[in-house]
Amino acid sequence: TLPLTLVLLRHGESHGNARGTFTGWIDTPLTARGEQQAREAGHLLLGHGIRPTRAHSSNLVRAVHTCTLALAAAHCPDVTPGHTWRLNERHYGALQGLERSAVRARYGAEAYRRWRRSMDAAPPPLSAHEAAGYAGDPRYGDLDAARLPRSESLADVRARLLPYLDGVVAPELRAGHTVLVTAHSNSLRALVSHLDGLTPEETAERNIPTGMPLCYELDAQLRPLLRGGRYLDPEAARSAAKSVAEQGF
Ligand code: DG2
Repeated sequence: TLPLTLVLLRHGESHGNARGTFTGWIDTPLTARGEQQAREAGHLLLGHGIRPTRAHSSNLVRAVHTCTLALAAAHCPDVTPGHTWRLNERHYGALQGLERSAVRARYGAEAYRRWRRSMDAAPPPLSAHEAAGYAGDPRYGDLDAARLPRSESLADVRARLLPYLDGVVAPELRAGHTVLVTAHSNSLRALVSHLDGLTPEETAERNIPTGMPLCYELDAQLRPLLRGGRYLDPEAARSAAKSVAEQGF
């Protein structure tokens, strides 16, 4: 039987990324460079003969826009993406909007690393009052104010993302669709950690660059034939992932 094909794509550079700030649930748009990265990702798919027939994006505009631009550049205008808050970026709590280098300087490299890359440590939380600002906004799901997170660990992100993977994406893959998932640094880290069966230590080392298609071929149980998948432009992806790891230093 043929392998299932899942393509993962982090959105192109956002204004938050360009400013060097933590973004999380803040709904920041793509920069002109980010839009160009999204088109180039689509061109790469086209060049490799990978034609998504289904697509999914988070509800945040940087991923929604990336998905649309990449599909157009890949000559897949008929694919109408599904959108879900379950693919949204991790809630970065009280770090949202703060400059990365300032956070690292103030709290130290170890806390900075733990908040960004550990599995179980959530970043410092928003106050209940601030967190309630997301209530009633369909971009962030349908949780009432009392159940809205005030920040999220990577394990929290994985838990809210897996129902969508199992319930929506997996059936499409098994039906023979090539599926494009456009999301974020940490929602995609949670996804690859699950697919590749990574330990927390291995997960901490995974950094997902913006705008670089990562292609997984999977068996029917959604196990990767090649652990870690395959970046369509491996050289560019390696150096861009290194820059992500070094952000804020
Ligand atoms: C970045 C990820 O997410 O930050 O929220 O600032 O993919 O939406 O730009 P994205 C953010 P890191 O965890 O990679 O520092």
